[in-house]
Amino acid sequence: MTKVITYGTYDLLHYGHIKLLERAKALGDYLIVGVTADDFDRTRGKINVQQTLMERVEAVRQTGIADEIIVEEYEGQKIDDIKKYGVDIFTVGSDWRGKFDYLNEFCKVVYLDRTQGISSSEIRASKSELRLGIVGESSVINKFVRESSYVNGIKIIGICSNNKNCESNVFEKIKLITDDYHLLIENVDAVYVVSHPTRHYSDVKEALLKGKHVLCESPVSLSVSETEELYSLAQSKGLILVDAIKTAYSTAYTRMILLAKSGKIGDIVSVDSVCTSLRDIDYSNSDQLGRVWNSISSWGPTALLPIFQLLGEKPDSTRIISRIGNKEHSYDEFTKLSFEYAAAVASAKVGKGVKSEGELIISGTKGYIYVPAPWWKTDYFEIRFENERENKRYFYQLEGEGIRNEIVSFLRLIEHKGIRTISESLSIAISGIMEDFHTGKTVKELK
Ligand code: C2G
Repeated sequence: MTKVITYGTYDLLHYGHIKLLERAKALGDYLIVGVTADDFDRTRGKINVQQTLMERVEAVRQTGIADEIIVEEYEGQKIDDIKKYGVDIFTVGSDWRGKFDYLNEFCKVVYLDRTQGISSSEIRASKSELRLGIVGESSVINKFVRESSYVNGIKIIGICSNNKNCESNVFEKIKLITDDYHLLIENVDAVYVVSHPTRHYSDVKEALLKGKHVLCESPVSLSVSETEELYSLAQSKGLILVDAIKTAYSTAYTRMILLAKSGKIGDIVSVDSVCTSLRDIDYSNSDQLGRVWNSISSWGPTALLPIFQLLGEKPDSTRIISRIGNKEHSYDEFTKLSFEYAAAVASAKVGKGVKSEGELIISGTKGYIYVPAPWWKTDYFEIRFENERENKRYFYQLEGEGIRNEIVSFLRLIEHKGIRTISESLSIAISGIMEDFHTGKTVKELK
């Protein structure tokens, strides 16, 4: 019996795939098809896959061509599979010609002509594109516009910004540049809100009232009641409101959280995160202070993320200590948040007027997780134990600090697929901390 194996994502199965499978089967008597797992596709840069692994496996099964279906999960698995299944022929489409010649050492390699004129990415792109508008002045807009170009099914068609330092090459392809938010909203299906945090509530509410989905740079608002109101408004109108913290969408970070939750380091007793980035702020310049985000809004959501995700969104006690640069604008140069839970403690230090080591340490009863600075956009972390020989290092390709994955997640939620990465309750809890800070629950001002 001649065994043939082939691999693929098989997203939105089409006749090009089917013809490949038929010809692969014709090369032998028994065909094994390896369908690529979501995570493996993401790490190899395929972030737009529309269907889940199980949907794609089922679609291949229903063709009735494969004799066996396996899942491809990691780099190098093909060699393991060829040995494990006693494969005689590896085959794949000619778009991969040359890429798998190394497998000649293990079996015969055959490249089959790719079927012209059809591809999953063309099918994805042909679906109605979501027209996205951006409102705000943050420098993250430049990254966001660049990252959106990697995502099928979305097009940024307008920006409402007073930002003078938006990079021209980023904006040249965007048709509508305006300072009229109402005009922007009328021309889009969804809005990315990255205006000053004091404007988030009104900007998000206006977009929702006009029937637009919203991706809002965290915090969604500066109070629990306003954020709760926005999520219930979105729900009542069948719209999607998503809290955007790009770190939450990065592969390395999400795998780190899963490992921490898996008990790998035992009971988690302490989570300590630091996020700082020195910015040149003139604390007497009221105009500048009205435009720049203070430390707790800039970094608080990110620094709080692992604490709330690992220990819970309702600590028994919260203590906030800040060094205030300008009281009138509630501008904190530095804030330390300390939390007590029944069986754990946590701290988050954030600052745009203070520099520190931006690391994340998750301490457990069997070991600890160390994420080096800048942990919020890392592609690498370690799990360390008393016996150093047991230490493990993890590396995940990080593309665009998580922003492109964030956009894909937003799109999938709008298409009623996928699950929320940042839950509404987590988003509301973050707004609660903002409220504690702004209503003066800061226990102590350092100066
Ligand atoms: N294919 C084809 N004609 C098309 C589209 C795809 O012959 N019009 C072939 C591809 O060459 C591949 C298979 O169908 O052999 C699955 O294609 P994809 O789902 O796009 O997955 P891809 O990542 O290209 O698969 O590690 C090997 C890769 O996973 C190959």
